[in-house]
Amino acid sequence: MITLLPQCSAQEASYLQQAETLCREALEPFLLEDEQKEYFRRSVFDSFKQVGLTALLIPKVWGGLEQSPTLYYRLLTLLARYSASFSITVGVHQMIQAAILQFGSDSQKQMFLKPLATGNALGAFSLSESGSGSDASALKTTATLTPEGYRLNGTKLWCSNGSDADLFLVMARTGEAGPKGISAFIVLKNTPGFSIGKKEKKLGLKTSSLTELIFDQCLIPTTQLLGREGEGFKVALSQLDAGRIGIAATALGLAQEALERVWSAGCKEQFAFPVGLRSEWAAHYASLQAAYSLLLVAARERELGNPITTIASQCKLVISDLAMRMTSDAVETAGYAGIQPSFGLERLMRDAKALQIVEGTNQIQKLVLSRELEKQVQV
Ligand code: COS
Repeated sequence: MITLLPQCSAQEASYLQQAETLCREALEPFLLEDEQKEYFRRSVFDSFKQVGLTALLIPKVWGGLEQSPTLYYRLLTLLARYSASFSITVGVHQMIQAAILQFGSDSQKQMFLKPLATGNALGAFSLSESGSGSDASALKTTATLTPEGYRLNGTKLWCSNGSDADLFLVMARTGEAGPKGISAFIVLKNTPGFSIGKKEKKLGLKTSSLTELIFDQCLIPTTQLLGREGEGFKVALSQLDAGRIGIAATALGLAQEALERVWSAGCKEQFAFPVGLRSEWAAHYASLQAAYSLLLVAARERELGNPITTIASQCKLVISDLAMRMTSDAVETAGYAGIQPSFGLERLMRDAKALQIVEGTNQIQKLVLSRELEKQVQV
């Protein structure tokens, strides 16, 4: 396996070793079949939950392993080498836990964070709507306060983990137009008036579901408002910041896998691997190390509790673009083998393309970074 520096500690290595064994036993044998059927194998998630790997970052008191963001992002990189879809499922699940940990009351943590941390419930995140993907603060789903609770009405789109989740973090409008009129709600799967709509077909990340959520006079108790009324946009975007580092970690796994597969298959002469191409892949090796270093800086900033909006956007942009280049080069380097699903390279490329889009397109990351530059460099 390619070594990227710095290497992890012995304790981190033992968690990663455990995860790798589960990936080999529970995930790898079914990859092709599940990909073709676009099927999420819950038993894989269950095997990770049994050893606590679905709640690495959560304090022990709430059922987690209380480990560092660095280890968490390394885990996502490792998972992505087997399945970027599974890495996304674990990443989204973690986002919901982090939101409840940061914004929830103790009773919300007891009721909702614990089942997520133990893996007995799977989480999903829902911000986007048909008219508000990138322009997230324009969302139209309403949550109207009544004496019984909040009545939710509207349709959300592109909810990751939608078909499979038990608990949803849903952003809806409780007030004025724009970001300040949005609130965050915890919604349980079987709530009357709430249903899962169409499951989308997509280019990549095929075993992680993406669905509509439909709310029709759905009553949510006021105890399931997360944070204060009007704080929902902040709840969503702060979790997206951490999530974007997770996308970068996932992309890094795809890039690393592409390099290893091309190099070893080329050397075993499974396809022609001219010397000229070797130097191109050697250059990718250097880029991979640079990307890993950037990821570790972002993880460290999160660990220190520093603002991460900028570093998260930098990470997501640079590393998912690198993954796209490397996986696309891998397909081309392998020739006809590259475009055969059984060879495994074309899936990496399709997943890398999806990573340039999810959790804020890379064009949105450029917007975030140009706003930051405007703040920092006064003309
Ligand atoms: N963390 C916490 N709060 C944030 C934030 C962040 N990363 N980014 C913005 N906010 C806050 C701002 O501080 C502001 O509040 P105050 O006025 O109190 O300071 C408020 O949110 C509105 O910010 P802003 O004016 O920048 O919002 P915009 O509507 O211009 O939106 C972008 C900014 C485009 C960056 C945002 O809509 C975005 O990230 N879109 C992509 C959405 C996305 O990633 N979707 C993926 C799918 S999730 S299903």
